[in-house]
Amino acid sequence: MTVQEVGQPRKRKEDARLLTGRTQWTDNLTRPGLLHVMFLRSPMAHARIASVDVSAARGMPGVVAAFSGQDFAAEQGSLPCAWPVTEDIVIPDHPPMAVDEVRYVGEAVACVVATDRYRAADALDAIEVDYEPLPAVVDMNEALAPDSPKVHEAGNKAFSVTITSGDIEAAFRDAPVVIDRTYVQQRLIPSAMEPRAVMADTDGESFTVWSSTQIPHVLRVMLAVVTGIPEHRIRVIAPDVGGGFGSKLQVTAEEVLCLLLARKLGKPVKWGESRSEGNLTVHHGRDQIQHVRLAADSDGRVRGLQVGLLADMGAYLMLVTPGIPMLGAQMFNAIYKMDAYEFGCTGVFTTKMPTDAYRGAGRPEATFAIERVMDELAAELGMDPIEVRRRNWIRHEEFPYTTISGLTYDSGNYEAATEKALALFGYDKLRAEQADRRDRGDPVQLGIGVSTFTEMCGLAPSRMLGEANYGAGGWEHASVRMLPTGKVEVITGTSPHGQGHVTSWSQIVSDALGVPFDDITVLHGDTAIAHKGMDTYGSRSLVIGGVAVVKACDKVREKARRLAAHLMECSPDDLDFAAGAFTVRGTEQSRTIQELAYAAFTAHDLPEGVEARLDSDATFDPDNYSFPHGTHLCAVEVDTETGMVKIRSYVAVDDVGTVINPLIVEGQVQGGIAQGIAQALFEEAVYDAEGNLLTTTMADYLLPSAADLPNFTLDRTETPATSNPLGVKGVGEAGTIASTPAVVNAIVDALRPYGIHDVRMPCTPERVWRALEGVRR
Ligand code: MCN
Repeated sequence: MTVQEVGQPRKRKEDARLLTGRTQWTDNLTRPGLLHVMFLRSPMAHARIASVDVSAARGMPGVVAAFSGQDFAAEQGSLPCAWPVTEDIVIPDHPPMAVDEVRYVGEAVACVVATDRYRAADALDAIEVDYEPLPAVVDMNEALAPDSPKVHEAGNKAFSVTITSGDIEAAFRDAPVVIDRTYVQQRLIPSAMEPRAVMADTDGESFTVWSSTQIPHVLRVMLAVVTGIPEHRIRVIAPDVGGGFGSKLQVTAEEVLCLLLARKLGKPVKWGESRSEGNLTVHHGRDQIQHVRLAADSDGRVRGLQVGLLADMGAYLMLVTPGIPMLGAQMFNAIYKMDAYEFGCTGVFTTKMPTDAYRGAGRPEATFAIERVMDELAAELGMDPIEVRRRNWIRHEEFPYTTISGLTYDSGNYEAATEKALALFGYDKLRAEQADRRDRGDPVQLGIGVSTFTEMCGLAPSRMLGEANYGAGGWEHASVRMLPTGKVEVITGTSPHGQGHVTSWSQIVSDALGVPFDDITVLHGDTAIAHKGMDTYGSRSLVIGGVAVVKACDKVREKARRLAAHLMECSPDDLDFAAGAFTVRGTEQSRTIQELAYAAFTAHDLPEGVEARLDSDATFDPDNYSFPHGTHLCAVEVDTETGMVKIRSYVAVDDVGTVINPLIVEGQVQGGIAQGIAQALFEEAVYDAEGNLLTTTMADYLLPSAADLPNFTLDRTETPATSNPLGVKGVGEAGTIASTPAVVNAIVDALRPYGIHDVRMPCTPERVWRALEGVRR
C-alpha cells in the first residue's frame, strides 16, 4: 500500500545540509581573483554633496579601485518602483549611489574595491566627502505641513488615495456607538539570519550575479532595465538564502553597483553586509499612523468603518514601497460584514530609510487596527470581545462571500476555528481568574486578547495586479521531468529562502506521479535553470507555484498514459492509474511510470505525437487570492508596579485549507507568531530628530530570542480553498498577521479597569508603566 504523501509531517529534505553548514550562502562563495567591495555611507540624513574625493583611498594598500556616485552617474540608472499606485504618484529618481544629494543616513556615497574586505574598510576612512547639510524631515505630520523642508523637489507627498464602498455617511449618521482611535504602527527592521550579500562576475560578455535574494527572476529583469545590460546576458543565482521576511524582495543599490563594478573592472567582486549596515539600509517595514473610526449599533452590529492612513515611504520609493499600505486597503474590514467602508491613504516622504515589504506587508497593519477596534467596541458596549465578533463575522454557510471592500472570500469557518481555540485556551476559566484578580486588586493583572483574523495572500491573480497598476503578473511556473532511470527533477519558479519548498513540492509530486518521495529533487533560484518564475513572497508559493507543479504533473501523467496505451495496445481510457502504474482495466497488464520514463527516453517505440522524454511544463495564474484565517488567543500577566508583561499562554488555531506538510505549517505559524509578538512587545526602529537611526545594533534593536517567548499551543481546522485544485491556502505570513493584536488586546484588557484603552507598541515595561503612571496621576 502506498502512503499518501500530502498531509505527512515529513522532515525537511533541505535541513541536514542547511543545519550542518554544508551549504552555499552567498558570502561563502568565491571566484578566482575575487575582489571585495565596501560602501561609504552617508552620516547625514539630508545634505547636498558638494564633493567626494576618493583619490587618497585609491592609493591605500590593497585597493584596486575607488569610486564616487559621480563615477556611476552615466550608467547606474534609477532603482525601480514597480508599483505606481496612482496616476499622479511622485516617483523620484533613485540613484543606487548618491550623486548630488543624500536623503537618509546610510545612503551609499562612495565605494572601495580591494583585495580583501578589511583593506577596503580601512580605505573608506581616506575618502573625503564635503556635505552641505539640509534639514532632516523625520515626522510624517510635520513633513505634510506646508512649510516643511522638502525631501524631494516635488514635495513630501508621494500619493493620496481614497476608496469608498457603500454609504459611509449614512453608516455614521446617528450611529449609537462610534469608536474613534489612532494607532501607530512603529517602524520595524527585518532581521534575516543571513544578512544581504552580493557577488558579480563577468566573462567580458555575460554577467552572473549571486545574491541573497528572494526574487532572482524579478531581479534579472530589473538589473537589465536599470543598467541597460541585455537581459539574456545576465544570469541571477539565489544560492541558499538564509531568510528574508520580505526584506530580500527588493532590487538593491548594492546589487546594481556590484554588477556595474564587475563590468568596470572586468573582475569578480563581492559585498557582504554587516548587521549594523543592514539595520541602516535593509528596507524597513510598517511605519504607519492609522486613524480608525467604527460605527456600530447598540447591539454591537458594525455599520461602517473609516480608515485614514499616513504611510511613511522613507526617502525613496523602492520596488513595491507604495503598494504596501495598499495591500491593506481591502483588509481592514477583515471577517466582518458591514454596510459601508472608506479607506484613505497618503504616502509621505521623509529622510529615513525607505520602507517596503516586511512579513505580512500591509495586512498586519490592517488586522491590528480592526482587531483592536473590535475589542474597543466590545469594551464600550460591555460585551465579550468574542461575542461582538460573532455578531459580525461572515458565517460559514455564507461563503463564497463578497466583502464590503470588494474581495470574494472563497471559503472559511470562523466559528469552528474560534470554538477550537476557546476550548484549548480554557477561555472561561481564564476570565474567572481575571475577575478574581481584579476583585483582589492583585498588582499582577491578567489580560485576555483575541484576534480572529483573515488575510489575503497568494499574490496574486495577474488580472487583479494589473487593475492595481502593479508592474508584473502573479503567475508561477513549474517543469517536471522524469529522468531515464525513473527519478524526477522538478524545476520551480518559486525561490524558497526558509520555507521548505523542496520538501513540500516533493510530497505533491510523489502523490501526483506515484514516485517515492526520495526519488524527487527540486531545483530553483537560478535563472539559467529555472528560466521562468515570479519568486517567493506574499505567501504565494504553494497556492500558485505548488499548483503549477500539480498541473505540470498532470501533463506528464497524461503523456505517460498515451505511451502506456500504445505499448499495451489499448485505449488510454482503458487504463487505471494508481501507485505509479498504469493497469489495463480488468487485466494484470501494467507499466510503471518509471518503465514509461525509460521507454520515452529510448524512444524506440513512441506513438504518433509523443515526443521523447517524459516531461512537461505548466504556468498557473490563479483566479483569486487565498484567504487563510484563524483565531489567536493570548493571555498576559501585567505587573502594574513594574509594567512588565509576561505572556502566560498563547493558542493559535489556524485554517490554511488543505495542509501539504503539517510540520512545515507549524514551523511557519510558530515563526510568524514570534515575529508578530516581536512587534507587540520588543522591536522598534528609532530615529532621532536629525534623522539618525539610533537602533543600529542588536543591543538597541531588541530582537526577541526563544527565551523571551512562551510555548505556543497550535492547532488547525481545515476548510479547503475552492479556488485551487489542492484546496490549499497560504501560511507564510499568517502568524505574524494574527498575533500582534492578540497580544496588545490582552495587555489593554488587563489595564482597562485602570482607565487605559491603549498602549503604544512596542509595549515595553516602560511604556506600560508610563501609561499606568499617567492615569494614576
Ligand atoms: N504549506 C503547506 N500547506 C499549506 C500552506 C503552506 O504545507 N496549506 C507549506 C508550503 O508548501 C511551503 C510553506 O508552507 O513549504 C510556506 O508556504 P506559503 O504559505 O506558500 O509561503 P511561501 O512559500 O510563499 O513563503 C513566503 C512567506 C513570506 S511572504 C514570508 S515574509 C516569510 C515566510 O514565507 N518569510 C520567511 N516564511 C518564512 N520562513 C523562513 N524560514 N524564512 C523567511 O524569510
